[in-house]
Amino acid sequence: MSEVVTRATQDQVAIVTVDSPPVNALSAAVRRGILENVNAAVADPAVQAIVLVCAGRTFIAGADITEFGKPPQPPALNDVIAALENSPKPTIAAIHGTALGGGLEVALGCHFRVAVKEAKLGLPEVKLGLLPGAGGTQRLPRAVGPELAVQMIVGGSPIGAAEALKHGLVEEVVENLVAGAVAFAKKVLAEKRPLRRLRDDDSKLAAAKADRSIFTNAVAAMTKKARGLEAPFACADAIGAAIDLPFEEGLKKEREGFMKLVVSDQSKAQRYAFFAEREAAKVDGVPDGTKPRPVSRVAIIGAGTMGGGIAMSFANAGIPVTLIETGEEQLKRGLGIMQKNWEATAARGGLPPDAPAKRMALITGLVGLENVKDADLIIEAVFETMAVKKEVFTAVDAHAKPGAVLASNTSYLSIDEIAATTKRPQDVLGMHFFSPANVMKLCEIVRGAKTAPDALLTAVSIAKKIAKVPVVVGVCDGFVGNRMLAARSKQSEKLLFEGALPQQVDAVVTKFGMPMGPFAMGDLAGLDIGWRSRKDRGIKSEIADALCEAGRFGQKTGKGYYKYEQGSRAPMPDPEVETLINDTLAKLGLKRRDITDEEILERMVYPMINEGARILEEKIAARPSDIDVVWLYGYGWPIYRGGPMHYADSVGLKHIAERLSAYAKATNDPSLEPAPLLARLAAEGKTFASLTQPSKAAA
Ligand code: 3H9
Repeated sequence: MSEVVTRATQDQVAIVTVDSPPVNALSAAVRRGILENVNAAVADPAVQAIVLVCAGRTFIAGADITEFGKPPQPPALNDVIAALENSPKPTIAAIHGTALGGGLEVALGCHFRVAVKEAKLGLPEVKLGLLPGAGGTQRLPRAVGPELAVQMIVGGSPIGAAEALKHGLVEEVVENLVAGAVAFAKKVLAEKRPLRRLRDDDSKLAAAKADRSIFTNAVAAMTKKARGLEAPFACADAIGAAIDLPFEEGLKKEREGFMKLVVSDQSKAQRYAFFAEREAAKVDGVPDGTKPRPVSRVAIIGAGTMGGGIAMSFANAGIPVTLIETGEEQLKRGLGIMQKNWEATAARGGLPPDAPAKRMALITGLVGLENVKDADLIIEAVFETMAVKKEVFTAVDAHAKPGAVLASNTSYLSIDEIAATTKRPQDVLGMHFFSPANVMKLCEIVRGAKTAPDALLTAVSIAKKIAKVPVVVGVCDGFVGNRMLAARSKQSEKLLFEGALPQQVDAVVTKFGMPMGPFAMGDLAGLDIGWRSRKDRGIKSEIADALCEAGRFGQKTGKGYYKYEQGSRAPMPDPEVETLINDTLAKLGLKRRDITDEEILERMVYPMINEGARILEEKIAARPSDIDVVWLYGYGWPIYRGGPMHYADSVGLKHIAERLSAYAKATNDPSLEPAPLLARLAAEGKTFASLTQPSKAAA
């Protein structure tokens, strides 16, 4: 009998327990164990009902993703589910933690479901580029109706126990998991309740069968933001089959869809991203047994856009914040913006009505750096110049309590230089948040030369607590994300001098799947910032300079690389910009040439990959997948392309190295020559992924 699934009998109820840490995923052993134990319980005359429950932190969290792409091993999940559904004795799933994917599909195969009130139930396969492949698309619409099923399957977000109860996904919310499930089983037996096989129950499909727009409208709402993705549409098709076809045929359609997606490049990339995110949280070079320092209060210096967004992230997680400014006015402005932000979310229904006040109550606004004294973690988010940072850190060093972690939110500057202004460089590191900081999930954790391992772990663990994705990076100009972005910016600027227009470059980049092209991004950030910094450094960029000289600073002046209608953020190509570019080129004696979209894409993406290779060589990032996580969560890299380094592997490093070399010569830009690491891997026919342990994601 199975080691990961056991059976005990209590009061004529068999309790089948899955115990396969960490998340009770449906490995072959777990599938076999459930099947054997359910069959044995069915055959046991002393058993009248069967409860399926899990040990550890959660109910089954899904199929074992690491098995995808490998030869299938019996029994198939559908056979396990059929055994539960066809059991002549009532089967009851007892749910705690998260019943996700194949886990919820197993529960849907049971005749009844009970859950504790903290439980979450969902079919998140779409987030892995998949569709639920074990009857979920057929049974969930029968359990909760097609509208909610579309939200849960096409959207991929789970629902809580209370909502599940309301919609008939669970029969009861119980206090005590096993005792509650057994009591429920006894009730079913006493009342002689008919066994509910969802496959036979079309009652909740009737409305959508009569009026298909109920379904198509729900799909349209959920696929609005699914640009470029295949899985949401395949999920919708499979749910459509539940409405249009008999159960068995629907199941067959679902299976076909699943088999197609599981081998698709998109799903491979999305599964890779799932594991990449989890790998990134594992920090290299930290002695075993190192513990993060406790953090119960955070001080944030600067109540501007960044500081305010960071403070919101902490308050969202229930962590008290001291927000520090240089004057009452600045403080009032910062706090006002945060309150407005939360109130707008509450007004849209994204937060309970009392949440804004509760979150504001966690934030204490104060003037003066001496107020860092109670904080366990201090994050500086002030003006981005070394002189200002040094001044702040000197003061913080004087007032912070011993052992406090001192973080800078700098996006370019040297953490080591900042740390050197303090008497405690071991406590100093970078926590680089991305704008808007209350929304963007990435946090680059910058490890200085002297950063202590426990200080580093403190930053990583607190970042996770506030729902960020931490990636540990080393000290260099721009760290991982902005350093690679600079390589792209250099090319986008050069492309204008060679004959491309901003709208052409941006269109190629957004078609690839990025949320914004480099020029629309420049307009959003404000072109005057770069202009001022170029002037300070005596650098010229004739087209960007000419735009600024004409007062075109981007969105804030209604004109930049594009023009903007009053109150709109939608960039519109502007003939005046084309004229300005033509005039600038004429002055410089340059001729425009036709540039293909293919060249634009390659020159936007390959130099970034090249920079990524340098970053790996210099050990600024520990693994190629860490670089991918930076781009996925900090810059909106399309998840279905896995990140720049994964994308590079999928294109082939040899091709990329050859193209870079060709562009280096054609555009007289030696910086485009393949980095030594890229050149070596390309020559050896290897991938970036070969540099690390083989990824858990199936190849
Ligand atoms: C599916 O079910 C398809 C079916 O419809 C059809 C089949 C025919 N498999 O996230 P954590 C590992 S598709 C293998 O840090 P948390 C994870 O890598 C699946 N491994 O914990 C990590 O390993 P390590 C649908 C898995 O508490 C460890 O568990 N289900 C799986 O923050 C802890 O994970 C999903 O998409 C898995 N399915 O969050 C759910 N899940 O320690 C995916 C986790 O070595 N999982 N691991 O790094 C999750 O969303 C979260 O893991 C969960 C726990 C919410 C469960």
